[in-house]
Amino acid sequence: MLLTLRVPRSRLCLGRQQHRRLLASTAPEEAKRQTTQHPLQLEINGNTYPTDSWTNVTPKILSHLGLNKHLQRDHPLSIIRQRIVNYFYGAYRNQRGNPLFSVYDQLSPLVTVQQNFDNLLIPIDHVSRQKSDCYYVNREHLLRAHTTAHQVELISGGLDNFLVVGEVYRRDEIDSTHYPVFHQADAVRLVTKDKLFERNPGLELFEETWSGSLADPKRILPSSKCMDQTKQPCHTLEAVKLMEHEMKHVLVGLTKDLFGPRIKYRWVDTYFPFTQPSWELEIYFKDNWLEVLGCGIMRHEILQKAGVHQSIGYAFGVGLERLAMILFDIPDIRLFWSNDSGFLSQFSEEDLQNLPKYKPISHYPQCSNDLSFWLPANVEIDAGFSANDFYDLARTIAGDVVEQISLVDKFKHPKTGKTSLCFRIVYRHMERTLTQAEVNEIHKHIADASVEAFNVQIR
Ligand code: FA5
Ligand code: MG
Repeated sequence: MLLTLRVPRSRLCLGRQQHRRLLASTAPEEAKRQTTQHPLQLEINGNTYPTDSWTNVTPKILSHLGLNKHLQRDHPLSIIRQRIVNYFYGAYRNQRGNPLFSVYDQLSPLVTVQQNFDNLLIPIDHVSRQKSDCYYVNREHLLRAHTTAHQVELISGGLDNFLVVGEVYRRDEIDSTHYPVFHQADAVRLVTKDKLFERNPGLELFEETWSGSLADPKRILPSSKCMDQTKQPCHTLEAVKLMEHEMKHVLVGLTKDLFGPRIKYRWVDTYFPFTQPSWELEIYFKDNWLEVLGCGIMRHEILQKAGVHQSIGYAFGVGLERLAMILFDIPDIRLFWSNDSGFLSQFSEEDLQNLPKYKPISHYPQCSNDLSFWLPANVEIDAGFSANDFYDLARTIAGDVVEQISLVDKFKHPKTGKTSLCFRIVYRHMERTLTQAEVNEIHKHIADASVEAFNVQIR
């Protein structure tokens, strides 16, 4: 889902090393090899994974593993993580006054298809599983596309109140609010009947008429069967309403804790395969409604699969960059990856309550070039050619000087039947003005590499 943040764009100074990294453009043959060819196996975190026809992780993407920006001292993402964790520590305490929630912020982002999708009842044909949307290591393994991927393993391990924080990987378009790696925090809270109905003993979590067994969890229901916003068939309305009330109360509390008590918000009905009913929370910011989190009542099949039969749960997931961009007034998502002290020194976790506004250091102009080509005969967009493959190729070659790429034109030749695509690439350097000659050279590298990688014909 896209976010349109209308904020002024601005730049800051990067260190010399980063400067060099930004400018170093990869030669076309090397970029092609990195995006379309893979070694027979990949070494990741000390483990070896055989590659196959699903492999589409690039060295550039893999270089984000272990950077842990959400744990880096004084980093804005680390500050947001601590604000969320502290809020949950305060909102839920046990009888001894200790925090109820435990936090998992160092789980490996390399997960199985089962963890990321199957365990969460995501249908086999769901768009989010596509190769063009995820970074697959091979057919069985991928870089998690959401922190929700860890739900079942943690619940199976006996946890009932927990937060997971970490980076997630999605193939996406490139602009100032989208980067293929971003951070999420997910939470799960499970309660038993005794706890939920403390003040109303006699009420039940499950419908009397419900047999206790759900459809075979391996048989994932089509999404149309899970769209009823009232409740899942197994739950009583009382249980769902009380849980919904508690969840919304806590999440509005978190939102007000972050954005202040006067923030305007609204709940929007939505669909997630793993929750029902489901909502998104939007806040009103700079004349726009912005989605900040997704949440809902957990599908009971997931709890059953994890060995929990007598509880009801809520879950939510929130994007850290989105919160940080608003709270610190950070205009470009790429800045979160900067190692420059001019950026990092602006933030401090000494005072988590008073967040400073980011001060841009300077502005540099954009430079935009179009690239048009014919696809090979019988190849079409999403049938033999994926725009995301092109975005990855361009990023591999040009690095972070590519600010945005969009498909601006597409047509089919009436006689040859060939498809023509035109991509607009916007270049902008974080530190200085790019010359047109420099941009032309990088642009030419991208064109050459596209011919190599996709067998296209430049127009
Ligand atoms: C999810 O990822 C669900 N796993 C969330 C969830 C968890 C729902 C548990 C229910 C229960 P979604 O794709 O909408 O949903 O992403 C969740 C949040 O991550 C969004 O609300 C947004 O804050 C953030 N987010 C999503 N895509 C991006 C992106 N491309 N860039 C930055 N932030 C993003
Ligand atoms: Mg969403």
